[in-house]
Amino acid sequence: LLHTLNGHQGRQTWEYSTQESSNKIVERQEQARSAFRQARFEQKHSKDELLRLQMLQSCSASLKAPTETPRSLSDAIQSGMAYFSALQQPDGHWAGDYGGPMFLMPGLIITCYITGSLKAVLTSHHQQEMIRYLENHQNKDGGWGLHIEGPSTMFGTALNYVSLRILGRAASAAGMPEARAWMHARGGAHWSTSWGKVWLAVLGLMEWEGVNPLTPEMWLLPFSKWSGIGWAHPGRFWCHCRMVYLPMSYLYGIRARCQETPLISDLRQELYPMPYESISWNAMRNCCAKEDMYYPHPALQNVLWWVMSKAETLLLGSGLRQAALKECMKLIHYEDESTRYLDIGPVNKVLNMLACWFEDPQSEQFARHLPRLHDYLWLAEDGMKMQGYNGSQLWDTAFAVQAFAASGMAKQFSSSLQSAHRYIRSTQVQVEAAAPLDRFYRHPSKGAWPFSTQDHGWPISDCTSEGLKAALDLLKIGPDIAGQPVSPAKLHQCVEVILSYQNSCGGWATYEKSRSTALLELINPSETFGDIVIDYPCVECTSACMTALWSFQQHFPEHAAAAIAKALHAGRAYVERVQRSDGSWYGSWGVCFTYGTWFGCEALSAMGQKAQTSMAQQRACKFLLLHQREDGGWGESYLSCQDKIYTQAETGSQVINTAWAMLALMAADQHRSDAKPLHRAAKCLLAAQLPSGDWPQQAISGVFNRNCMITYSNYRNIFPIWALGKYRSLCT
Ligand code: LAN
Repeated sequence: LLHTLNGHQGRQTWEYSTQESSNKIVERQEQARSAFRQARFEQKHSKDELLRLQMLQSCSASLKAPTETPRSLSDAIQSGMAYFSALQQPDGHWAGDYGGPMFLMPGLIITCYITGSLKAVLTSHHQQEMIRYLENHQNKDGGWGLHIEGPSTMFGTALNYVSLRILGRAASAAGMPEARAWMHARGGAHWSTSWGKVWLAVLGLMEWEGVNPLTPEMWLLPFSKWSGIGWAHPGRFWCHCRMVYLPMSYLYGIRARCQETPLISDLRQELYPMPYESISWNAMRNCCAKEDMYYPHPALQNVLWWVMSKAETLLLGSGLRQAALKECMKLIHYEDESTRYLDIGPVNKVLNMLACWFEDPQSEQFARHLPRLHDYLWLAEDGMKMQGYNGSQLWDTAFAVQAFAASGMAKQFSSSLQSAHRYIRSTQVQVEAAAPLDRFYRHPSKGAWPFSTQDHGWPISDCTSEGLKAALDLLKIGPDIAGQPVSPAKLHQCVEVILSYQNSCGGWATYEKSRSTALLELINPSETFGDIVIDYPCVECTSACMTALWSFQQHFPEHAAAAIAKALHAGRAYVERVQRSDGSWYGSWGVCFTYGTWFGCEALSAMGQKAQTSMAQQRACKFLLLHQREDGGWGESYLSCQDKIYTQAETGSQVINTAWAMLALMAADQHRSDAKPLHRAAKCLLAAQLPSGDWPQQAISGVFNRNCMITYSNYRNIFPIWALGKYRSLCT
C-alpha cells in the first residue's frame, strides 16, 4: 500500500552542502525565515566553518533589490507579496520555521542515543548546529525553559542538559556547571514533570518507581460508554494525548531501560545534589518543581496513582500485561504505517521509534523510522531544532492564498497562485487510513486537509476548512489566473468531513469530535500542559468551519443546503456562548485574544451580524479598541495564553496582532462607523515593513495547551499582507 512514488509533496529536509551557490540560497532562506528577535542570538562560529545545510527543495526565486523610500499602501502590499512569493517552494508550499518548544529535540537525541543511531541519523554538522541551538537558548540563570521565550524549568533544564552531554559537551564546558547549579538548587532533576521523568527513566537516570504508573492495561478497558468505565477509555482522549501516552505506557509496561554506559554513570552523579543510590524513588512520583507547575495534580489523581502503583506488583509480568503490550504495539504500528512513519507529532514520533526498537532492534519498522526523523528538523540562524510538526505547509499555504486573494493583485501573482493551487490540490487526503477505522479510534479523513503534508495525513477540522476556503477563493479568481480548480466532487467530500466533525454543542474541536467529558481533565498528569485530555471545541475551529461552509454555500447553494444551514445555526450559538463578557474570545492556538477575536468576528460576520446591528460585534470591537496602542498597533504577550487575561507585550506593537485585530474589526464592519482606528493601524503596519518587503520577526505568536509557545514564521508576512489588502479594498 505504501509503495507509491508520491513525490513526498511538501517534504522539508536539510542536507549539508559545501557548494558556494547553494550556500547563497540557504543564507537567504535563513535570513528570510528567521523566527527570532535577532538581537538575542550570536552565530557562534566563523564564516569558513559555517555549517551549510541545503534544503532539498531549495528556494529558486530571487529576491528583488530593496528600496529605501517610504511606500504607498499599494506598494507596500505589492512588495510584501513579491518578497513572500519569492520564498515559495517549487512544489507550491511555503516553508518556515516551526520551532519554539524546548522539550522536543531531547526526545530525538535520547532516542538516537539509546538505539545507537546517533551517527546514522545526525552528521557531525547536524550535531554541531544542535549544540549551537541549545547554547543560544540557555537562559541567563543557567536553565532552559519549556519554550524559547519562557523562564527556566526543570523539565527544560534536565532534558537539554542531558542532550548536550549526549552530543559530546563536557560536564565542565561553559554553561554546564551553571545548569547543574540551577537543578541542584531546586532539588535535582527528579523534580522534573512526569514527561521528563519518563525520559530520565528510559535512559537509566531515574528508577521507574519514581514515575507514576502509565498502566498499559488501560487500552484493554471496554470502549463503550454503556460499560460505565468506557468514558475514560484512552481511545476517547484527544489524539495527541492518547498518541503520546500509548508508547509511554508500552515503555513503562516493559520497564524499558538503556544499557548503562560511562556517560550514564557520570550523568547519574551530575543530575542530583545527593548520591543517586540514596534517593527514595517512590516518594518522588508526585514531585514537580514549582517553576514547572502549570496544572497541579488534583488530589484524586494522587490516590489513583497510588492504587495503580500497588497494582503493578500483580500486573508486571502477568498474562494481562502481555496482552496489553501486544495491543499497544498493534496501535503503534498502525499509527506508524498510516503516517508513513512521520507520526502525528514530534513526541510520539520518537517514542514510537523507541518502542519499535525495544520490541525488536532488528525490525523493519524501526529502520523505517530513521529517515523520517529528518522531516522534523529545521535549521535557522539560532541553530538546528526539532519542530512541533513536520512543518506547517498546508496551513500557511491556505492562509497565503486567502491573503493574496484579498489583495486585489491576484493577476500579478498568478504563477504563485497556480503553484499554491497545485500544492493544495495534491495535499487533500484521498486515501482513507486502513480499515477498520473504529478499531484504531480514527475519524474518517477522506476529503479533509491536513496541517502539513499528505504523507502525514491526519485530518484537522480547521485545516480542512482553511483548505476549502482557499480552494474556493481560487475557484472564484478563475482558472485563467489561478489554474485548475479542485473538482466539485472533492469539494463535496470535504464538506461531508467538516459536517461530520461538529459536536452537539455546536462547536468544532480539532482532529475529532469531543469523545468524552471535560471531567477527564482531572487525570491530566502532565503538570505543564492544560486541557490536553479530550479534544475541546474552540472558537478558531468553529469559526473556520462555519466560514468555510458559508463560502461553499455561496458557490454551491444547492448542495447539502439543509445540513449546512443547521450546522451554521448551531455554530453561531456556540460562538455567541463562548464570547467573554468583555467582548473578546480566547484563542487556543495563537497569541491570544486578538487571534480568538478575529475568528469570533469572522464567524458572526458570516452569519450576517455586523457592528451596526449586533451587540456581540459591538462588544468585540469595543474590546479591541480598548487595547489599541499609541502607535495604532496591537501587541499581545504570550502570557495572555497562560493567564487568560489580556496582557500587553513589553516589546511594543506586533505586526501579527495588529493584522489580526484589523481583520477582526473589518469583519465586524467597524470601518462603516469609524475608520480612524483602522487608518492608524494600517500606518503602523506600513511603518514596520522592512525595505525588502518583509516584516520583522517579533515575539512568538503560536501556542498549544495553554502553556507552550510555538513559532509561525510565515505569519509575519501573511497577515500584514492580508490585513492591508482588505483595508485597501474596504477603507480607502
Ligand atoms: C498544532 C498545530 C496546528 C494547530 C492548528 C491547526 C493551528 C489549530 O487551529 C488546531 C490545533 C493544531 C492542529 C495543533 C494542536 C497541537 C499541536 C499538534 C500543534 C500546536 C503543533 C504541535 C502540538 C503538539 C501537541 C506538540 C506535541 C506536544 C504534546 C503535548 C503532545
